[in-house]
Amino acid sequence: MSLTRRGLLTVTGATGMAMIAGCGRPEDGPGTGELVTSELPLPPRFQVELPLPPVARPTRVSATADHYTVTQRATEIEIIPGTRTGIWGFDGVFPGPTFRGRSGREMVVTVRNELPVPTSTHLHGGVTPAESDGFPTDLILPAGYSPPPPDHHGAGGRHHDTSRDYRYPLNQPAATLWYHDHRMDFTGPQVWRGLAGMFLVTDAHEESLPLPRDDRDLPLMICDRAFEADGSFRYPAHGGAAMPGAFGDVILVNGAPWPRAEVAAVRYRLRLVNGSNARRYRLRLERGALTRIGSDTGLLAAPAPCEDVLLAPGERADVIADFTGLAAGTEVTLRNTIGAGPADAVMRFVVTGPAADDSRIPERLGDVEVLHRGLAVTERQFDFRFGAGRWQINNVPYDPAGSLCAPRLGTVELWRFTSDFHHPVHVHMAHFQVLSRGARGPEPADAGWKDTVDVRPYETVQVLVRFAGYRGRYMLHCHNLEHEDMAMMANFDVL
Ligand SMILES: [Cu+2]
Repeated sequence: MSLTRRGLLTVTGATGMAMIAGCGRPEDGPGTGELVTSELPLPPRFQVELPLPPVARPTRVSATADHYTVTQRATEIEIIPGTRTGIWGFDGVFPGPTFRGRSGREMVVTVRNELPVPTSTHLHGGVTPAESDGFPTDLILPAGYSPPPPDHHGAGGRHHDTSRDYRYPLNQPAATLWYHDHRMDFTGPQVWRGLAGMFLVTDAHEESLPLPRDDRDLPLMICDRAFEADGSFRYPAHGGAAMPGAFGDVILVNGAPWPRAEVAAVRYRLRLVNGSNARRYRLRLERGALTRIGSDTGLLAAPAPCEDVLLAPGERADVIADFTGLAAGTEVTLRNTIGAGPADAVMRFVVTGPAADDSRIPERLGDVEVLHRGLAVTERQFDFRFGAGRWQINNVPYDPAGSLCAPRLGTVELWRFTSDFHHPVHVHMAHFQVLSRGARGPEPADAGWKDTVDVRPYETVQVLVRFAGYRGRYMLHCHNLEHEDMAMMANFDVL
């Protein structure tokens, strides 16, 4: 099945990709993908109230770890007002429950699979032991499935069961992470159906900062979807229009279409997560100031005021939105300046009026070590390119049993990413800093420690990767989920 899908890109598909990826400046545009158009009339924008996902509660707290259980279930929810949408959700909600972890405190999450398909859960941005990293073939089988006899479980230690304990040591600083399905060949459709949620890590240093908190600290997972006439999700058939990437024509925030949120005329912290399969966003507030305070995997050294925030699939941005001084009733739309038609906006804030605000943005947010090129013990190139009828890395399709390189634990390497189209490149476990983008230095969106970088058509991005954490088999891949599902992934072994 997967081989058939991987061989199917047509000339028409390639032309469509080129049209989307090739106009204007290379960083412009929503990325590599084709629009999936909804069959139902699009709902009016800015009507639905912004929902906040439930916060996961531990089922058991031991001396050494907090234990959680979450069940992947099929259910029906209302996304487009007046219709029902069948989803696959962690605990039957979309996005899934928000996990709140603490740096240095182990979290054990038992994931039970009551869906009709196998799953694998990846904590994106997590510094996680390999056996808990959500390797695409480390499957959790559907609960109705009868496993083969024990000697069929394989000698490789990749055991299959209907539930799995993921162990997250969280030996990493405060950051906005997220989790999502990572099943081999089916990540795109399974995330589209709802298997994703947010995962916030905090630490004592972050808590000591006077940043906005509690109901002024908003996790916002942004993604796009399309809908059938009956309200169900519309996703392209395998081998069809999804090949360059699937764009929806409805923008969801926390699962609601173009929602609105009432805010006081004060500062808010927005945890922006691009959970889309393929769509990039350039986010801009119509009024009020935006200040970037955090990257994918932690706080920046210092706050950086910004006009807008570019987010490729998988990337996060931690920003402060300042509505101070805006009159009651002011509407502030969060625009997407590279989105066409209904995708040109994401959500709307409506100012209720003044309120007390004891938050501020400190001049220093933390100590962030800056990696230098001289630290790199070796250089490697990873070429993200379409060839032989599929998306692949270094001209080879993904092989779960293979490995492209073997960096040593504790070292830093220079990795050079090159590309033909838009490819958001994600490295598991090992975090990195962007050294250069083409002939230029890093851009604002490249600042700080990262796990995902937006690589644009015919661009070379150099990053310094530090292999801190654990030995074992990990992967890097394109986070355009349709590219990922077609073989644009590779393993590396940390020795
Ligand atoms: Cu890609």
